[in-house]
Amino acid sequence: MRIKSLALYLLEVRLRAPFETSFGLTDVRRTILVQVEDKTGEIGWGEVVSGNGPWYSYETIGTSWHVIRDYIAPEVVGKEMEQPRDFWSLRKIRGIRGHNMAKAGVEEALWDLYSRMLSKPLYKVIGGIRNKILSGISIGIKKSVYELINEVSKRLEEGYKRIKLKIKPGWDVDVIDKVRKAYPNILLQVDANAAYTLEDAARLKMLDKYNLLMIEQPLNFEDLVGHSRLAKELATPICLDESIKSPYLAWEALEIGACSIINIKPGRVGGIIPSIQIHDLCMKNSKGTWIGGMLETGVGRGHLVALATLPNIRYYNDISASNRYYEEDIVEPPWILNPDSTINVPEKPGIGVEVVEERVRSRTLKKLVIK
Ligand code: OSB
Ligand code: MG
Repeated sequence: MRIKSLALYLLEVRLRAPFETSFGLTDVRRTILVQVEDKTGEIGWGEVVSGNGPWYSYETIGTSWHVIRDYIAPEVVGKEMEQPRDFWSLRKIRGIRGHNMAKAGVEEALWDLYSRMLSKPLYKVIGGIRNKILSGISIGIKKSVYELINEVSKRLEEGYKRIKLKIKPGWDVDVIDKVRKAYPNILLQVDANAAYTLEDAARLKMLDKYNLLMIEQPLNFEDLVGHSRLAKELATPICLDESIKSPYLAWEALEIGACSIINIKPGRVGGIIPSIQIHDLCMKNSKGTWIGGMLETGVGRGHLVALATLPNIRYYNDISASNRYYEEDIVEPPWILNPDSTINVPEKPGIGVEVVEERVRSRTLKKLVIK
């Protein structure tokens, strides 16, 4: 393939309901869509998941736009590539430190394009083995426990069989206690988004009695040693999210016992290839893994779904249906939840859904085409 042009679209999309974590609240999400076009006219789509501000990671919409426009696009446009893996051999791409969300948006677009050119579904091109993926739901921090339990009940009715609850100091043990008493048998896990320190170990240990599948990212994103100490005190398995920004860090974390599970987000680690590398590393270490989300539109969701078909995905994923996030997704068909808490993996080429141009146009704040 030879990339004729790369287009960036800055979109503003409104969530159906605000989503609150320990690091902040999102109601209107900005996101960058990346569209690459081959000389044959075939196109591919990717999504950049950086936030409105540097809260989940240091990357923002602004840094990603800058890094793609000034450093990534010039290396990709006009280049002949046999396949998307070649992106990682480009000297100047290897030279970019960090900025994984920017890299991921472009790399994903190349994978979608490549699979479309082969007329194959992306999941098959990357070695996926399932035609349905496990769909769980992540529920944010609420104003009251009453409100939270109502939402849990609504989501269970919709068919979600695994619930993840966001926690933070002041919204933890008591809340989980009440939810667990209301639903003694559901698959439940929690995510602290780095809100605690090792001094909170005794408090976190109180969560052990609620039969949680895992506790995600309890401590600071840079604190691998802290997590390995905490892991020795907790019975609940530790899953890392923010800390695992690369296959190297995944290796370090597993080596020192900082976690026994990794939440793989392609945006956070740089795209499809680094996600597969972390997946394979977990498999080699007999550790389970799953795919996390960043409230993606239908485009990014397509890439998450493809990754969730890999063989060592052993837990429910944070990949919910389009209508959990948006009134109207920007793709057709939207992503739909089956009654058994799964989402079908499309057999159509690429990510298997089509971007509806008019829906992108009406949400676009800014567009840039690099030829
Ligand atoms: O920590 O997993 C997280 C959303 C935005 C930022 C961070 C996280 C999340 C989620 C939602 O938990 C997952 C999803 O449904 O996309
Ligand atoms: Mg998380």
